[in-house]
Amino acid sequence: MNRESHDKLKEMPKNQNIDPKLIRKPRFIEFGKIPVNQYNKSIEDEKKNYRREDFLRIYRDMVIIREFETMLNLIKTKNEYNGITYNHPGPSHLSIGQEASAVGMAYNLGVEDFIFGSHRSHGEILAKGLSAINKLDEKDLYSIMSNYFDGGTLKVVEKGFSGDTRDLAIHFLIYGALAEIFARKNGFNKGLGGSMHAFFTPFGIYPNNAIVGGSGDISVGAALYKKINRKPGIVVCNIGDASMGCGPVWEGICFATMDQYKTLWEGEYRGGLPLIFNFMNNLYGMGGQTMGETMGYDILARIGAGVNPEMMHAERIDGYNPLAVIDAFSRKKKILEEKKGPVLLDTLTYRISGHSPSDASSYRSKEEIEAWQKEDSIISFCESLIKAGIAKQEILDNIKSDTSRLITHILKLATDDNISPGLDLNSDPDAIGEMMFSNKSADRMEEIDPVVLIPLEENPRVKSIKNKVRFYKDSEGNMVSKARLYQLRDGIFEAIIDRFYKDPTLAAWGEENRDWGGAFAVYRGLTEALPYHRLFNSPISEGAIVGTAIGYGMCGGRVIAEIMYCDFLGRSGDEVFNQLPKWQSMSGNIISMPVVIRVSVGSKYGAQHSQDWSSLTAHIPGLKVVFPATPYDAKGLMNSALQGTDPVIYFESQRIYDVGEMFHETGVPEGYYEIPIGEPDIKRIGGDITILTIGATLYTALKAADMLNQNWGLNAEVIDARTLVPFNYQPVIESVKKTGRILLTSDASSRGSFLKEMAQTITEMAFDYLDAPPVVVGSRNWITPAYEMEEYFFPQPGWIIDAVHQKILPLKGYKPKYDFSTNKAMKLNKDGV
Ligand SMILES: Cc1ncc(C[n+]2csc(CCOP(=O)(O)OP(=O)(O)O)c2C)c(N)n1
Ligand SMILES: [Mg+2]
Repeated sequence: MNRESHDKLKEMPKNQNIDPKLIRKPRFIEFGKIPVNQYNKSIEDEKKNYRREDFLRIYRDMVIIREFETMLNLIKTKNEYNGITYNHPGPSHLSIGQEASAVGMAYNLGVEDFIFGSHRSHGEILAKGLSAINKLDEKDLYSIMSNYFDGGTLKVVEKGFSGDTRDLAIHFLIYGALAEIFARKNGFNKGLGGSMHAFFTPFGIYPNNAIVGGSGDISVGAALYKKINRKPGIVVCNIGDASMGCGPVWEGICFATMDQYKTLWEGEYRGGLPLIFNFMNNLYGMGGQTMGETMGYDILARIGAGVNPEMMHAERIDGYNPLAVIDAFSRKKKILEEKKGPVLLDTLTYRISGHSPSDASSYRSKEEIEAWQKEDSIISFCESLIKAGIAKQEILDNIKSDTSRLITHILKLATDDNISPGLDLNSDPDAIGEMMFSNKSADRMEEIDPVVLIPLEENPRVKSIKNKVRFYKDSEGNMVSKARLYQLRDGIFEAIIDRFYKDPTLAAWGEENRDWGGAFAVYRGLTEALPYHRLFNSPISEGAIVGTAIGYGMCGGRVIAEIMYCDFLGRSGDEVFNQLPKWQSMSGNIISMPVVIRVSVGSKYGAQHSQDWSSLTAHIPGLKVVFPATPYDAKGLMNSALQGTDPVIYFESQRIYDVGEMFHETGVPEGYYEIPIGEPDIKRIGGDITILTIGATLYTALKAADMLNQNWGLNAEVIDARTLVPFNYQPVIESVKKTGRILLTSDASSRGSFLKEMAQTITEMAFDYLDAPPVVVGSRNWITPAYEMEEYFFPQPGWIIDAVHQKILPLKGYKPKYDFSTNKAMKLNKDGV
């Protein structure tokens, strides 16, 4: 980026004035034509583009996929293929009929081009793998295979093998995929991915996804990774026609087609995303017909028309003809190279097999299936090769019989328990647990200089923070005014800007992240520091905000995505619950996920803007969850989150963005430091009762502790959990051993909250030391009412005293207001509130 663009970017606000005179003028929107099945070349025409061996390879690749899927179908339905018997209890969504579209898609893709898929992607995996094997240098190919899981997968197919490296690689590919489907340790993902999630990144095969449309936004993140980090290659998102009804797909499309790539991103970063949304349109969901029943697009490619003025370069192509698909991908790849993407392809195909082998095809007629079988792409391609004099029937038959032998051989290997054992959870019952997190520490994800607009010291926010007081009282012991106080939001900012100057891959996005400075002013100062490609406003697409971060992270970039209000987590439910936590372990722990999701917990804005949902995320295996309550902890924990390589949900409470540091007496350090994720912190020492807090209730608990002390001479030990997952119970148990009593409090509604989980764990761990049961004081099990009524909803200091009095330790002369009695609890539970 040159100096001029730096200067322009520094001008605030952005210079895209919207002229009412122009925009209010009458006009019409005109759409251009969207091509439908326009490819009309014969094999004769194509002879100049393909050598004989190319034609034969296309044929062979389709046959390999067909045989692989046929074998699986027989294994599923008859437990037998060519004399080998096996029972595969897991899923197997076959793509018999769709081979030409898979092979055509992959034919011209290089190893640096990434594909993402769906539940029905065996064919795409094999096609992309075969294409990569054809393109890779033999030495590289061998080195990929021998390095993968220390050569574990390779060893199986190499034993007794005679042939060249490419042949060996084909065995490796088919075995790695099949062993994965059968949950074997030598599978591409140690058997932790399985049929619907298998992938192999060294060949550019990225995750397939059992959640329909799941790749719709993740693949956009991968394309962003390529663009932001100037990596070669394109991304292909292979999803089904019915996934066009899914939120992540629409949100992904919106995210991928934002104007700003072409208007605001600067220099070499300017231009459209290198991404093809390739809809493998087999005309059905499971049983619902997308044309004529469950969707209204008639022809899927039509969707492109409304998305952007380029109509997404949409096109329907004949996915029954591999050459038509190759032709389209070559043309579309050029569009992406010219930075005019993304592209939408509607690849027409047909699934002859059932949705799954148990599918009785009750939703379609026999005649329809037979009509498509008559047009079978493999048979017609075979006939046209013969007709064009490219090969004789015998040669093509040999390809088929060779393939059948190959698949039989691989099936034998993959089903032999001695050759292909599963993960041994008997001898190592924690083996999967050890793969839930990558637990690495990395200053940066790439060793190049980060692109920034100004030196850090010149940043106006950095300069203003320099003058702030980093402890809540000054040296004379006077309270520091809000204007001079170093606040919690400053702690988050310092950690983040520091990392932006350290890690060139770090990018941040979310709603109003740029010019606005983040909805709660955490990012004020970042806009001046960073070009658009490192900090940008996203569409209001919470699903895609997280989904794109997942794609970006799994490709190797570090990212901070923001959910403006905790309540909006619901909108990114699939991404937060099903995608972000799972890909590290489903990969067999070969990918990392350096993704931090900032989530702001609201207040004052009522039922849909004020909920603390940290418990929901803590319930999901595979996420780290932190909730700092002080500036010192906020900075130290953000530093750790950004140093790590695991997904971290970082909660922030809007109640305390402006608090100063009250505990770390030397104030918040200016330099870098980390607070380990998982360590609770004793904020006040005491010997009579332990109060464990999550988030902003730290301050509520301190007030209650003061009351206990002033009125009854009791000393409460206040422990701030700081982290929900992971969590070291040791200091809490030590405290309980001392006090014999514990109360837990947070702003989450109490039923099913993480506090309940902690109370139960503490009971088990410290039963012998407890004089009373651990008591949970959470928010009521209601909607969050308006600000004016919040004191009846969120835990108050008085409630803590009430609960201590009624459940733990009667307090002399005290009259509780809030009823914590068993009778009341019984009634509330009965009423479901
Ligand atoms: C979110 C979600 N909803 C429903 C399902 C169950 N399901 C699996 S495949 C499928 C149909 C998907 O159709 P399409 O996207 O066209 O892909 P195809 O199966 O035709 O390849 C459905 C409903 C799912 N896996 N995920
Ligand atoms: Mg479909």
